[in-house]
Amino acid sequence: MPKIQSVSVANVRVPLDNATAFSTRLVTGRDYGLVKVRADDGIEGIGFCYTGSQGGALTVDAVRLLLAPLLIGRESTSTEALWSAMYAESLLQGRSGSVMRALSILDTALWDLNARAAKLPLWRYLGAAFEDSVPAYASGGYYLDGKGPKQLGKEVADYVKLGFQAVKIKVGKETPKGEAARVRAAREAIGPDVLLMLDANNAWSDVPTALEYCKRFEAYDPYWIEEPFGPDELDNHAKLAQRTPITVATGEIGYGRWYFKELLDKQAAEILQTDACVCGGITEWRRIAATAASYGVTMCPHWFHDLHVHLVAATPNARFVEFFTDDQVLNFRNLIDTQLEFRKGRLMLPQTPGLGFGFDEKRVRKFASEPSTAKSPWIEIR
Ligand code: SMN
Ligand code: MG
Repeated sequence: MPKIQSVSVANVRVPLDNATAFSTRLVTGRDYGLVKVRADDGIEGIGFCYTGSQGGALTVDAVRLLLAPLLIGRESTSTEALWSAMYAESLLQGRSGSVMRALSILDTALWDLNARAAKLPLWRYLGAAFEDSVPAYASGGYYLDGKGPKQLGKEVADYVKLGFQAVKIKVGKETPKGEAARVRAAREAIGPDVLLMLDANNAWSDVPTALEYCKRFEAYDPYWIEEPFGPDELDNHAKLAQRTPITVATGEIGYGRWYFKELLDKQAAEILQTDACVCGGITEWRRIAATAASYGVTMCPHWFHDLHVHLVAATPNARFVEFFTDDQVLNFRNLIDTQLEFRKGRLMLPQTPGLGFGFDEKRVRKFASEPSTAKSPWIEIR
């Protein structure tokens, strides 16, 4: 059995071509935490996460100082034992935020390494529930200077032209009336049969305000309303779910299976958007998906289609991968050497071992950010 010989970690910052906004934030660039876990037979697995636009170094430190040392010399196939060891080590440092992202990316890299060692695409290694391709929705509808309902309508109509049967737009930045005009424009542009998802990115802090918006949206038949409140506001999610016919979806900033069990127990969401790069890696994501299945709840994981395509393909109670058609929002694609193919609103499943792509080392060096350096973006632990 191959043993883990080294872990390398890097912090990169990739600027966006154009500043883009959602209800609560303007984004000009994105930080990503990257890891490579190498076994003594030379096989390498990779992991990655989004770390916001400030403080990506915290995730690097959690990898370097806290978690990577626990992996050295251990068998890469011991994903359960290593998950437990890393989780135990996080006890006093925090089981959310940067520490949980660090754990998530190391766990992802272990699964990728093991799938590559087995010479299987990750989705097959995890146990395929789909073959060939999985459904995806086109995600977009961000706020840009000078972009009104008309331009928004054109954007979503273009997604439908590409073959997508489901599209998502942002809501919650403007007044209820202004937002109703955006949702209406999107619905009119895509017609009655394409699913329309709405993402509020924690815009509201009480149920009456959320209802002011949702009541106006109902006429346009949205498929879900995403993250109406902050992730801590479980009761508000549950109350809103009772008072609007729109399905409530949430979970992109949720950590650990206990958080999701509480969401499910409270009937606070019918769709979980658990992100494996955030929640505790592939190991924890699968536990959460299995728990959701026992409540009859569906998984539609949050962005990073390059990873989630594998998890959706291996999960019977998963429905959609979130897909960004270009690099204007999800610019992680600038850091990797192979892009997923999409056809008629579906993502084709990669056929090469593991995740099916690697980091583009030149780009990683170009975008290296402190504590990485352009000379050597990788910090090695062995
Ligand atoms: C989102 C949040 C953070 C990064 C990318 C995208 C957004 C979504 O909330 O769900 O698409
Ligand atoms: Mg979202």
